[in-house]
Amino acid sequence: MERALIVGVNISNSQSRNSNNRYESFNLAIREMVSLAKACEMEVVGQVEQNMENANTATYIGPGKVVEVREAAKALEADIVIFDNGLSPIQLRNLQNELDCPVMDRTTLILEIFSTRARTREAKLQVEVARLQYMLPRLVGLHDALSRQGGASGAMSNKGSGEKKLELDRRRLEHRLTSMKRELESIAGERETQRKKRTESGIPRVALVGYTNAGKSTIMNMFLNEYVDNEDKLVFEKNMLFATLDTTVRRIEPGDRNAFLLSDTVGFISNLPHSLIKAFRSTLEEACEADLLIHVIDYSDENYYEQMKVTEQTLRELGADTIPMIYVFNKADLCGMGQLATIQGDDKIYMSAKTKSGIDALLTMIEAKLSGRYEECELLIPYKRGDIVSYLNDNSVIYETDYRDDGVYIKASLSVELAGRYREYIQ
Ligand SMILES: Nc1nc2c(ncn2[C@@H]2O[C@H](COP(=O)(O)OP(=O)(O)OP(=O)(O)O)[C@@H](O)[C@H]2O)c(=O)[nH]1
Ligand SMILES: [Mg+2]
Repeated sequence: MERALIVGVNISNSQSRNSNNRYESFNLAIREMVSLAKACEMEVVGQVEQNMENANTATYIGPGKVVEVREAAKALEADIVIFDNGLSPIQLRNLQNELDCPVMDRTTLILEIFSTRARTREAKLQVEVARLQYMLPRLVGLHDALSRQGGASGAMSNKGSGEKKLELDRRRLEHRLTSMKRELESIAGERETQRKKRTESGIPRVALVGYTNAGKSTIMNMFLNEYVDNEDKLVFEKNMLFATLDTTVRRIEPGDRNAFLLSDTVGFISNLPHSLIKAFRSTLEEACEADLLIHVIDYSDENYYEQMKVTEQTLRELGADTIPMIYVFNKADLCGMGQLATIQGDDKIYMSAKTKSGIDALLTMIEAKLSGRYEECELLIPYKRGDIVSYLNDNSVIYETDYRDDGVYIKASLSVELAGRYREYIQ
């Protein structure tokens, strides 16, 4: 396991006047850095902090601190020094030279975690594109940091030395970037086709969103365990940051209630590298186009409020902040709130996905929020249109079927799209 030394800088210039807030968010950032390092299979052997008014443009931390960090890294036998912020190419190069140790910043760390977690071709490409875009301007002097990465980034290791070699590497990487982007576009096209199919089915779409590790996948599995009898459909849930990177869409048919499509997707984190949000845009589009968002919050985390704000900010960046939302304050079992779900207003619920308390209350809330998306209709369908009858059997909640002389009478709850499509048969 690699030994990591974490360096955090608490900037206190005039732009961050509210010192209380600043201190809290600094602490949150440092705690998160430790979780991120762990998620990257590193052991955190120490922390160095500095309060300063402005970051040093050449080395981020001050010159005296550089010496301190170098000595701490040596004494603690650190394999790598990680900074809590995005370092500029120059800062990275200088620090690498002066610290005598490979250097990484928060963005690179997140990108590394993403690249070890990516499973599907699309996720792998998205991460690789974000990584290359971030790395390209930082190529100079990155030798050590890059050569410690194996696998997919092997082509990035800058084996030779000198500007010529560097220029060659850069051109090769740019070429690779272009071809990866092209492949991504074609995958995005396929995804678009699937999405269109789902829109045509007329089934309302609900998306789980929220901070990483809040319990989104656990809620997805709670529904799947209850209403879908197929273990293969379960999604991966685990106590680690960024367990989920791909979007999974599942159809949930809760007994005699209306069906909906539920999607589980990548979680958010504060200062999520912008390049990653951009790279994951097509995956996140599933959430952007939902009829309803379920914002999952880890209520047992002391920073849950800050995490909510980060999620809301990220949704704003994605243009998904106007979609109706239900707030799920999850992990209530860890907060001594007993086994029962508590409902507040028409959009907040305190529950536990792990103990499955609250599944019914959440369903009722989802149904209420989607109520405008359904219509109760009576249809009379001619016998020659048996295809419509079987389609409705699969895609709506049927209350009554009657085989009459002039056709099949059906009383059912239909999504507004389906009701629109079969308007001519509605009585
Ligand atoms: N005690 C308790 N643990 C929970 C609850 N819900 C989820 N967890 C645990 O929290 C951890 C994270 O759950 P996930 O469902 O993987 O979280 P996620 O939001 O999908 O996380 P990412 O995919 O990383 O964004 C797992 O270890 C779950 O078992 C809950 O209600 N109570
Ligand atoms: Mg997940």
